[in-house]
Amino acid sequence: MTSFREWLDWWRGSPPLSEEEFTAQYADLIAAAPIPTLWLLGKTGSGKSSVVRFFTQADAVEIGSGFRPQTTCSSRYDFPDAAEPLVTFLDTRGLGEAGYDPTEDIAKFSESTQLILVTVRVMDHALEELVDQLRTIRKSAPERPVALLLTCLHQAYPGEDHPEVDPFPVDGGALLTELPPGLPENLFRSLQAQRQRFAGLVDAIVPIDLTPAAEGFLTAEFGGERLRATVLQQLPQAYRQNLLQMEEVIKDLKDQLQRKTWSTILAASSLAGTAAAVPLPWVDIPVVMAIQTHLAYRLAAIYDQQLTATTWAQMTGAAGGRIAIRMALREFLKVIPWVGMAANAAAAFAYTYASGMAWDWYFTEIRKGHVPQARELEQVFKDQLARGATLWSRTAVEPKERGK
Ligand SMILES: Nc1nc2c(ncn2[C@@H]2O[C@H](COP(=O)(O)OP(=O)(O)O)[C@@H](O)[C@H]2O)c(=O)[nH]1
Ligand SMILES: [Mg+2]
Repeated sequence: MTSFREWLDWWRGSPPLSEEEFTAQYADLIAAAPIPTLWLLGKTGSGKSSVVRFFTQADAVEIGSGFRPQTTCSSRYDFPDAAEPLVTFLDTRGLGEAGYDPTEDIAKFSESTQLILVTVRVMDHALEELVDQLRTIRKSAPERPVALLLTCLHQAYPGEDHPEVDPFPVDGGALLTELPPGLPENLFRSLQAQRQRFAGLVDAIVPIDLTPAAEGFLTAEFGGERLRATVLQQLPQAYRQNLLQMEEVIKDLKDQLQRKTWSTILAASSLAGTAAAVPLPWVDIPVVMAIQTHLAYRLAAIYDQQLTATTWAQMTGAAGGRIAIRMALREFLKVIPWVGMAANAAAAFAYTYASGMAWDWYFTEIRKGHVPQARELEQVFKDQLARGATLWSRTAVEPKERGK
C-alpha cells in the first residue's frame, strides 16, 4: 500500500468497522498517538492552573471541573476532553507540602510524561522540600527535560507594571546564566537565588507573569511567548505537532463553543493521522473512517443537533464523492512533499479535518436558521481540505522522526 492514489481508493472502498472492532483499535491508537503530557509540579498557588489556562484558553471553571484525581497528590486534565485529548496536564499539588512522597507518582507517570514544568513564585524561597522531591523525580528519568517557571514576577516590584520591553530572552533553552541589566534589585536577587537553587535540576528557566486580565497589567501574559517557545523546544519532536496546531487553529478564538468543537476536530484529525502513520499490528485504515463518523456524532452532540439520514447523505455527497477525491489529490500534491506512509498520514489528517469542519459549518448554519445547499457544503469541504493539508505540512515533523 505505497501509492497514495491506491490508498485513497482502497480507503474509500473499505468496509466499515463494527463498533467492537472500533473500540478495540481505538484504545491502541490512543496509546500510540503522540499526545503531549506535561507534568506540572509546584506548591498550591504557584501557577499550575494558570499554565493550563494559558495553553488551552479554557476558563477557570472548566479547568477546575476537568481535573480527575490520579494518585494521592496528583490529578490530570485532558484537553479538550478525556476521550480524545490533544494535550494532557498532570497537576501535582502536594509538592513542597510536608509528607509528599513522589514515589507513587514516579511509578505512575514516568513512562507517560515527556516534560516537567516546575512552577515557583519567583519570590518564594521556602523550597527545600520541593527541591528534594524534584531531585528524586529527576533521578528517576534524567533524560526527561525539566523547565523551571518562575511565576508572579510582579511580586518583586509591587505596585508597578512590567517593564515595557521584556528584558528576558525568548529562547526556549535559556538558563539565565546572564541576567539582563537594569532589573529591579529584588527581582535580580531572587532570580539569582532561584538559579543557584535549581542548578543541575532544570534545562530551562522561564520568568513569567500570567495574570488574570482583571488585575490590570499592561501585558496579561507576560513571558507567554517564552513559555510557549520553551515547551516546544524541550518536548521531543514528535510531541510538538498538537501544540503547534492548537496555536494555529484555536489560540485566538474568542467563541467558547467554537473553541470546543474545533479542538475536538483537531484531536480526531490528529488521531486519524496517527492511524495512517504508525504501523500497529491490527489498527488499519478503516479506523480513519470510523473516527470521522464518531466525530460527526460528537459535534452533533456538542451542538445539540440530530444527525438524520438526509444530512448524512448530503455530507457524504460533499466529502466522499469522486470530485472530493480528485480535489484531495490535487491539493495534496501541491503541499505534501512526502510519499508513502507520510503522505497517507497527511491525507488522513486533512480529510478528517475537512469533514469535521464541514460538519461544524453545517451545524452552525442550521442554528442560524439557514439550511446549507450541497454546493455550499462542497465548497466548505474543499476549502477546509486545503487548509487541513497546509496545517499538516506546516506542523508535521519529518516523517522519519514520527513515532520515535
Ligand atoms: N499576577 C499573577 N498571578 C498569578 C500568576 N500565577 C498564578 N497567579 C494567581 O495565583 C493564584 C493561584 O494560581 P493557580 O494557577 O491557580 O495556582 P495552582 O494552585 O498552582 O494551580 C490565582 O489567583 C492566579 O491567578 C502569575 O504569574 N502572575
Ligand atoms: Mg490549580
